[in-house]
Amino acid sequence: MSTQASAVQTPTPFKPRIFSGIQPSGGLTLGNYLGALKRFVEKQDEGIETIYCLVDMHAITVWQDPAKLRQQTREGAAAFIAAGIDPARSILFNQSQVTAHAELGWIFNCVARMGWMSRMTQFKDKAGKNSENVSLGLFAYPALMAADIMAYHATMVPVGEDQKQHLELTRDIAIKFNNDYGVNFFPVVEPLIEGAATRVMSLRDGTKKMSKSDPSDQSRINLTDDADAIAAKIRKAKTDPEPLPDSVEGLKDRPEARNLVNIYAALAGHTVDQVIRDFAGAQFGTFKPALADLAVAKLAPITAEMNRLMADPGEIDRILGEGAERADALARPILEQVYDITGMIRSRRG
Ligand code: AQP
Repeated sequence: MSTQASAVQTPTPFKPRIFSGIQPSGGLTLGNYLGALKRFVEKQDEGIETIYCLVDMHAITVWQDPAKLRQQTREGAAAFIAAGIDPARSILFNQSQVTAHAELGWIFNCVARMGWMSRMTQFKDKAGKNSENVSLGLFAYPALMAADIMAYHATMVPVGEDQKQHLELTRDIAIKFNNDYGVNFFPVVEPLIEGAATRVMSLRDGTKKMSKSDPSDQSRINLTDDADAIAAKIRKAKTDPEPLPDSVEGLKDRPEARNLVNIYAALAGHTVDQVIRDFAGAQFGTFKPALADLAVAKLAPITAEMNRLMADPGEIDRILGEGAERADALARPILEQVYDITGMIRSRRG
């Protein structure tokens, strides 16, 4: 989708900077890990400036119990650190502590067009038949997401496939802002959607995304699941009666088989081709235990480290607070320029 025919094609005076976030709207899943978190760590380790956020303001676009939200935010932060995010090398914080997100979000609400927003498939999926009764925030979600990214002049955003449309909207909002105000102020961001597991599917339905808010716990692997739970969920995962094919084309029209192979490839760091070569002709009775062993080997150390970190919530809050201060120091001057560009008087002292 390109909603804005633009005259301004922004050259890039912007230095490479990565921003991404995850909603603390539940415990993180294997989908969040493979589609996002694992890649956040890779980007940090490539030495690019990385800013990562638990987007609690996004989470409340659907009802969140306050005590659970606090717990899930800390658990999310623990998952980031346990997966390899180093709070000294990356900035790690929760969104509500940096008010620039909400402030720029409002300005972007005034830039984004109703028509653009009403084409967002995630809103349609989440609102379902209940669109009259969902929050206004759920509708405006992608404008706040654009603000999350643009508040830092981030140039790249690692995300799963499901976020592609929101990133296209982010580009459109940035381009329209630049055009409307005759500036070259916001970068045109690049989505980074890479790897074998950009869309991990439900274990119960290979056509549906694995999601932390799916009512069925059997549909997902949570980063807090222990080895027995992981093995049981993989054992019970929906499959078809055929053995694994001897070529990737043989996975066509077999969404559940394709999903398990993709998960294996992403966890092992192999290509899908390689996995198919290794398991050609294997029954799921053979493949599933191999996948369960691999998943446990990769996830158990993360779960153990999360549990260790969660024993000291004060330390997690300290890390998030420190990250928020560093994030604020980057976002505030950008936001002040936005206020200047848009004609807001800023004469308050102190
Ligand atoms: N199933 C998935 N496969 C690959 N990537 C995924 N992501 C989420 N699910 C999958 C990626 O994780 C990042 C954070 O997502 P989010 O928490 O902001 O929201 P979401 O995409 O709506 O994820 P969930 O788990 O489905 O949350 P709920 O249930 O609360 O809506 C994003 O980069 C996303 O692409």
